[in-house]
Amino acid sequence: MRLFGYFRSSTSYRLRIALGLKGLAFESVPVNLVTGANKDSAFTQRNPFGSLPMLEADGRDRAQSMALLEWLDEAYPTPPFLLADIEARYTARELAYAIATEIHAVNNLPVLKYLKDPLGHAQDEIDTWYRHWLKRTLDPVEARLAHLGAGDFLHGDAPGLFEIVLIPQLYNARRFAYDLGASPHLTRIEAACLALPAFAAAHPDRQIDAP
Ligand SMILES: N[C@@H](CCC(=O)N[C@@H](CS)C(=O)NCC(=O)O)C(=O)O
Repeated sequence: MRLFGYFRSSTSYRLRIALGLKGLAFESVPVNLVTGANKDSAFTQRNPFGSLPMLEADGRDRAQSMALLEWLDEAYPTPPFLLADIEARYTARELAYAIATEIHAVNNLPVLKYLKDPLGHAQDEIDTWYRHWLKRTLDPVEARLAHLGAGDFLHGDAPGLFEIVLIPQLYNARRFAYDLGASPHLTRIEAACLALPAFAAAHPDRQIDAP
Protein backbone atom coordinates (compact mmCIF):
# COMPACT_ATOMS: atom_id res chain seq x y z
CA MET A 1 0.00 0.00 0.00
CA ARG A 2 1.08 3.60 -0.62
CA LEU A 3 -0.40 6.49 1.34
CA PHE A 4 -0.21 9.88 -0.35
CA GLY A 5 -0.33 12.47 2.42
CA TYR A 6 1.17 15.52 4.05
CA PHE A 7 2.65 15.50 7.52
CA ARG A 8 0.32 18.17 8.93
CA SER A 9 -2.82 17.15 7.03
CA SER A 10 -5.27 15.96 9.66
CA THR A 11 -7.09 13.73 7.20
CA SER A 12 -3.77 12.06 6.28
CA TYR A 13 -3.08 11.70 10.02
CA ARG A 14 -6.40 9.80 10.34
CA LEU A 15 -5.25 7.27 7.75
CA ARG A 16 -1.79 6.85 9.25
CA ILE A 17 -3.39 6.00 12.61
CA ALA A 18 -5.87 3.63 10.97
CA LEU A 19 -3.26 1.73 8.98
CA GLY A 20 -1.12 1.44 12.11
CA LEU A 21 -4.01 0.10 14.19
CA LYS A 22 -4.77 -2.49 11.52
CA GLY A 23 -1.09 -3.49 11.46
CA LEU A 24 -0.85 -2.79 7.72
CA ALA A 25 2.54 -1.85 6.28
CA PHE A 26 2.51 1.13 3.93
CA GLU A 27 4.86 3.46 2.12
CA SER A 28 4.36 7.18 2.79
CA VAL A 29 4.39 9.36 -0.33
CA PRO A 30 4.55 13.06 0.63
CA VAL A 31 2.48 15.53 -1.42
CA ASN A 32 3.27 19.15 -0.56
CA LEU A 33 0.03 21.04 0.15
CA VAL A 34 1.84 24.34 0.58
CA THR A 35 3.28 24.31 -2.95
CA GLY A 36 -0.02 22.98 -4.33
CA ALA A 37 1.41 19.67 -5.56
CA ASN A 38 -2.02 18.16 -4.86
CA LYS A 39 -3.43 20.21 -7.75
CA ASP A 40 -0.86 19.00 -10.32
CA SER A 41 -2.54 17.10 -13.13
CA ALA A 42 -0.38 14.04 -12.44
CA PHE A 43 -2.09 13.85 -9.05
CA THR A 44 -5.64 14.97 -9.97
CA GLN A 45 -5.76 12.39 -12.75
CA ARG A 46 -5.50 9.81 -9.99
CA ASN A 47 -7.58 11.69 -7.43
CA PRO A 48 -10.01 14.18 -8.99
CA PHE A 49 -10.66 15.78 -5.58
CA GLY A 50 -7.02 16.91 -5.46
CA SER A 51 -7.17 16.22 -1.73
CA LEU A 52 -5.19 14.21 0.77
CA PRO A 53 -5.11 11.45 1.75
CA MET A 54 -5.11 9.13 -1.22
CA LEU A 55 -4.50 5.43 -0.66
CA GLU A 56 -3.14 3.22 -3.42
CA ALA A 57 -4.20 -0.31 -2.51
CA ASP A 58 -5.37 -3.43 -4.29
CA GLY A 59 -4.75 -1.83 -7.69
CA ARG A 60 -6.96 1.18 -7.02
CA ASP A 61 -6.60 4.81 -5.89
CA ARG A 62 -9.03 5.81 -3.16
CA ALA A 63 -9.71 9.26 -1.71
CA GLN A 64 -11.96 10.76 1.02
CA SER A 65 -10.75 9.83 4.48
CA MET A 66 -14.06 8.84 6.09
CA ALA A 67 -14.93 6.50 3.22
CA LEU A 68 -11.39 5.15 3.41
CA LEU A 69 -11.67 4.44 7.14
CA GLU A 70 -14.93 2.57 6.59
CA TRP A 71 -13.44 0.70 3.61
CA LEU A 72 -10.35 -0.30 5.59
CA ASP A 73 -12.54 -1.62 8.38
CA GLU A 74 -14.57 -3.71 5.96
CA ALA A 75 -11.56 -4.96 3.98
CA TYR A 76 -9.44 -5.64 7.09
CA PRO A 77 -11.90 -6.30 9.92
CA THR A 78 -9.35 -7.01 12.68
CA PRO A 79 -9.10 -5.16 14.98
CA PRO A 80 -12.48 -3.53 14.36
CA PHE A 81 -12.95 0.24 14.28
CA LEU A 82 -16.64 -0.22 15.11
CA LEU A 83 -18.05 -2.60 17.72
CA ALA A 84 -20.71 -5.20 16.97
CA ASP A 85 -23.32 -3.48 19.15
CA ILE A 86 -25.50 -1.22 16.98
CA GLU A 87 -25.76 1.53 19.60
CA ALA A 88 -21.99 1.60 20.09
CA ARG A 89 -21.53 1.85 16.31
CA TYR A 90 -24.03 4.66 16.19
CA THR A 91 -22.31 6.67 18.94
CA ALA A 92 -18.87 6.27 17.38
CA ARG A 93 -20.21 7.46 14.03
CA GLU A 94 -22.22 10.29 15.60
CA LEU A 95 -19.11 11.75 17.24
CA ALA A 96 -16.62 10.98 14.46
CA TYR A 97 -18.79 12.44 11.70
CA ALA A 98 -19.63 15.51 13.81
CA ILE A 99 -15.90 16.29 13.92
CA ALA A 100 -15.32 15.44 10.26
CA THR A 101 -18.27 17.38 8.88
CA GLU A 102 -18.77 20.24 11.35
CA ILE A 103 -15.17 21.09 12.29
CA HIS A 104 -12.80 19.81 9.64
CA ALA A 105 -14.88 20.79 6.63
CA VAL A 106 -15.16 24.48 7.59
CA ASN A 107 -11.61 24.73 8.95
CA ASN A 108 -9.87 23.06 6.04
CA LEU A 109 -6.86 24.78 4.43
CA PRO A 110 -8.67 25.95 1.25
CA VAL A 111 -11.39 27.57 3.42
CA LEU A 112 -8.81 29.38 5.56
CA LYS A 113 -6.94 30.53 2.44
CA TYR A 114 -10.18 31.84 0.92
CA LEU A 115 -10.95 33.83 4.08
CA LYS A 116 -7.57 35.54 3.65
CA ASP A 117 -7.70 35.97 -0.12
CA PRO A 118 -10.01 37.16 -1.67
CA LEU A 119 -12.14 37.92 1.42
CA GLY A 120 -9.33 39.89 3.09
CA HIS A 121 -9.59 38.68 6.68
CA ALA A 122 -6.63 39.18 9.02
CA GLN A 123 -4.86 36.17 10.54
CA ASP A 124 -6.31 36.84 14.02
CA GLU A 125 -9.84 36.83 12.55
CA ILE A 126 -9.11 33.55 10.79
CA ASP A 127 -7.79 32.05 14.03
CA THR A 128 -10.99 33.21 15.77
CA TRP A 129 -13.03 31.54 13.03
CA TYR A 130 -11.07 28.33 13.54
CA ARG A 131 -11.64 28.25 17.30
CA HIS A 132 -15.33 29.14 16.89
CA TRP A 133 -16.04 26.03 14.82
CA LEU A 134 -13.95 23.90 17.14
CA LYS A 135 -15.92 24.97 20.21
CA ARG A 136 -19.29 24.64 18.51
CA THR A 137 -18.76 20.90 18.07
CA LEU A 138 -16.13 19.90 20.65
CA ASP A 139 -18.38 21.13 23.49
CA PRO A 140 -21.27 18.79 22.60
CA VAL A 141 -18.83 15.94 21.98
CA GLU A 142 -17.39 16.55 25.46
CA ALA A 143 -20.93 16.58 26.92
CA ARG A 144 -21.74 13.30 25.18
CA LEU A 145 -18.56 11.72 26.57
CA ALA A 146 -19.45 12.91 30.08
CA HIS A 147 -22.56 10.71 29.92
CA LEU A 148 -20.63 7.70 28.72
CA GLY A 149 -18.23 7.17 31.62
CA ALA A 150 -14.55 7.68 32.28
CA GLY A 151 -12.75 4.96 30.36
CA ASP A 152 -9.58 5.47 28.36
CA PHE A 153 -11.54 5.18 25.11
CA LEU A 154 -15.08 5.84 23.90
CA HIS A 155 -15.85 2.14 24.20
CA GLY A 156 -13.97 -0.65 25.92
CA ASP A 157 -10.21 -0.93 26.00
CA ALA A 158 -9.26 -0.02 22.45
CA PRO A 159 -9.56 3.00 20.16
CA GLY A 160 -11.80 2.98 17.10
CA LEU A 161 -13.35 5.28 14.50
CA PHE A 162 -14.01 8.08 16.97
CA GLU A 163 -10.47 8.23 18.34
CA ILE A 164 -8.95 8.02 14.83
CA VAL A 165 -10.82 11.22 13.90
CA LEU A 166 -10.52 12.94 17.28
CA ILE A 167 -6.75 12.87 17.79
CA PRO A 168 -5.78 14.74 14.58
CA GLN A 169 -8.45 17.34 15.34
CA LEU A 170 -7.06 17.91 18.83
CA TYR A 171 -3.57 18.24 17.32
CA ASN A 172 -4.96 21.04 15.15
CA ALA A 173 -6.82 22.58 18.08
CA ARG A 174 -3.54 22.92 19.95
CA ARG A 175 -1.85 24.48 16.91
CA PHE A 176 -4.55 27.15 16.97
CA ALA A 177 -4.15 27.73 20.74
CA TYR A 178 -7.62 26.36 21.52
CA ASP A 179 -8.24 26.01 25.26
CA LEU A 180 -8.95 22.37 26.10
CA GLY A 181 -8.97 23.08 29.83
CA ALA A 182 -12.71 22.50 30.11
CA SER A 183 -12.60 19.25 28.12
CA PRO A 184 -11.36 16.60 30.57
CA HIS A 185 -12.98 13.68 28.74
CA LEU A 186 -11.48 14.63 25.40
CA THR A 187 -8.01 15.12 26.89
CA ARG A 188 -8.20 11.88 28.90
CA ILE A 189 -8.94 9.90 25.74
CA GLU A 190 -6.25 11.85 23.88
CA ALA A 191 -3.62 10.92 26.48
CA ALA A 192 -4.55 7.23 26.31
CA CYS A 193 -4.35 7.25 22.50
CA LEU A 194 -1.05 9.10 22.29
CA ALA A 195 0.53 6.42 24.49
CA LEU A 196 -0.21 3.77 21.84
CA PRO A 197 2.43 2.92 19.17
CA ALA A 198 0.03 3.33 16.22
CA PHE A 199 -0.83 6.89 17.29
CA ALA A 200 2.78 7.77 18.15
CA ALA A 201 4.06 6.60 14.75
CA ALA A 202 1.34 8.58 12.97
CA HIS A 203 2.16 11.90 14.66
CA PRO A 204 2.97 14.73 12.20
CA ASP A 205 6.39 15.34 13.76
CA ARG A 206 7.44 11.78 12.90
CA GLN A 207 6.69 11.94 9.18
CA ILE A 208 9.39 12.01 6.50
CA ASP A 209 8.19 15.37 5.16
CA ALA A 210 8.13 17.07 8.58
CA PRO A 211 10.62 19.96 8.73
N1 LIG B 1 -13.30 15.36 2.80
C1 LIG B 1 -11.91 15.11 2.52
C2 LIG B 1 -11.11 16.33 2.83
C3 LIG B 1 -9.67 16.11 2.48
C4 LIG B 1 -8.90 17.39 2.54
O1 LIG B 1 -9.42 18.45 2.18
N2 LIG B 1 -7.65 17.28 2.95
C5 LIG B 1 -6.84 18.46 3.02
C6 LIG B 1 -5.69 18.26 3.94
S1 LIG B 1 -6.22 18.05 5.62
C7 LIG B 1 -6.36 18.83 1.65
O2 LIG B 1 -5.98 17.97 0.89
N3 LIG B 1 -6.40 20.13 1.36
C8 LIG B 1 -5.90 20.66 0.16
C9 LIG B 1 -6.93 21.05 -0.82
O3 LIG B 1 -8.08 20.59 -0.72
O4 LIG B 1 -6.59 21.82 -1.70
C10 LIG B 1 -11.39 13.90 3.28
O5 LIG B 1 -11.91 13.64 4.37
O6 LIG B 1 -10.50 13.21 2.79
